Amino acid sequence: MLRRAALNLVSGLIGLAVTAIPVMAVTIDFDDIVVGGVFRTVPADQYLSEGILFDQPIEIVDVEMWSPPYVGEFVAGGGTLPNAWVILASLQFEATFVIPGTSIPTTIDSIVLHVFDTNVGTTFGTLEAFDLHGTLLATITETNTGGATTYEVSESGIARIRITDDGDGAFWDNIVFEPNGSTPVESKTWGDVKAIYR
Ligand SMILES: [Ca+2]
Ligand SMILES: [Ca+2]
Repeated sequence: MLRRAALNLVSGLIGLAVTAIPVMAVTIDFDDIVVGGVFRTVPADQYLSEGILFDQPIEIVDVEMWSPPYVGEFVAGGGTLPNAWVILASLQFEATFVIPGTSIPTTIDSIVLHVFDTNVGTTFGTLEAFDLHGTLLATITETNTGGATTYEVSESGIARIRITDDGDGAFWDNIVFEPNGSTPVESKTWGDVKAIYR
């Protein structure tokens, strides 16, 4: 009886521990990079400590160096200076969400990305979101009518995103995502806990 009570207590404490983890939104603004010119390539794991791992190195652009006339429009569209992530024509990138500083997969429950594209009348590119099993959760392809937009997906269990450029390149900036506060791959199940106390 006491053992059962102890197990129930442990169970309760674990539930408390999971819900007590603060969920903090993460913002990747690319402005921490010293570009030192127009472009600079940074490694795929540049933002691993923030919980995002790209599938290949990414290109960071100094927006003002690239084209001063577009700076005002870029900022008005939600971009921040000096930098953005540039996806050049027709390229495709993926990013997975991980426990910060590790390669352990985790999921997020929402993501927002600002996109800037000077080619009005084309699309901003396509954003797809997948769960841990590779199931497609959402697809966004928006036509560019004003030079900038916000792509937003709110779905429980986003493990990976894919961005595909439409053929003329675009700037992506201020990626904001919210970790779900637990680690579905690593978290202990009730069975694990019983095994520990058996
Ligand atoms: Ca920025
Ligand atoms: Ca475009």
